[in-house]
Amino acid sequence: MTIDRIINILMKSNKIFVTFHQSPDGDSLGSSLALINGLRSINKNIFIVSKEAIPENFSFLSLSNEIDGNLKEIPSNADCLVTLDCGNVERLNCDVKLDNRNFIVINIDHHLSNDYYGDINYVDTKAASVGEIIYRILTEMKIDIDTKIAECIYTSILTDTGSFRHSNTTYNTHLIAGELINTGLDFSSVHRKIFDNKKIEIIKLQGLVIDSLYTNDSKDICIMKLTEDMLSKVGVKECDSADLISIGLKIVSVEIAILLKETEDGVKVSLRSKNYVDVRKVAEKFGGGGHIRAAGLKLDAPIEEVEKILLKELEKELI
Ligand SMILES: [Mn+2]
Repeated sequence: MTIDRIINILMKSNKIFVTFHQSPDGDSLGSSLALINGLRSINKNIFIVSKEAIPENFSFLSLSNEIDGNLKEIPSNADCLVTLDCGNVERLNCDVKLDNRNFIVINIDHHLSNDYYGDINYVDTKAASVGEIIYRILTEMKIDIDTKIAECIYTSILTDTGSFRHSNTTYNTHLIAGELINTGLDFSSVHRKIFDNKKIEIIKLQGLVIDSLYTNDSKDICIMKLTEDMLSKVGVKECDSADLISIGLKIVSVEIAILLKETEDGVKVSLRSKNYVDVRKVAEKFGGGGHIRAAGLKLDAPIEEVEKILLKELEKELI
């Protein structure tokens, strides 16, 4: 079985490195820190490789200080690289070439669009989060899941299931969450640390985005924009897209929400659907990817043009 092969390699490796996708989210951060905390507890040499440092709201996680953006390449003495929550090599948060290397690549993911770029690929599209897969591996290894590890895995689950409300949530997700709570994990505090931590400027920015949002004629698509102008108005440089786009889906008639985010190198587009539209399919048409209900893409064109193109494409999905 794949899981046994993975455990075998982890046990044999002296130097293990872990990386995840760019712009790491709660799942990539939580699952990688769970793995690091777990394997350290059995004295394994395991380290994070990431070009980016951990976002502030996840800094409560154990060993989060090790995601500091300093180690960007896989060292030459690596035995094994574990990639988490990342469907393709181009999206990895490190500089790595997969040809001509001396280490084994273990690709652990739950994206349907995974390229199977590892020597071993554990891609479970039924897992709501990679955190669930890491839970499986650690328990299979008989590693004690303490509250620190539980906090990491709970973070993975919470963020990738939208607090247990997305359709990817399963019986198994709840079962694992129950086991995690059993460790004495203070889950209310995890919720608060992740979600109730906004700066006033971010709430003001949401106000500007809400003010400018609109729906199409049939009121099933909500279009939202985050311009550089809005950012400078409230005095912030960045804002989490997931928080903004979820506002659009709160509208009763809306099936799809689009968020267009102006950046220096084009427009970043986030897509969400409520019940039935496969937004990943649309994102893939433009070189993007993601999940059925949550996907993203990037286009190098003026924001108004991107808006027109996507609206047209998404309306086709609603006929
Ligand atoms: Mn994920």
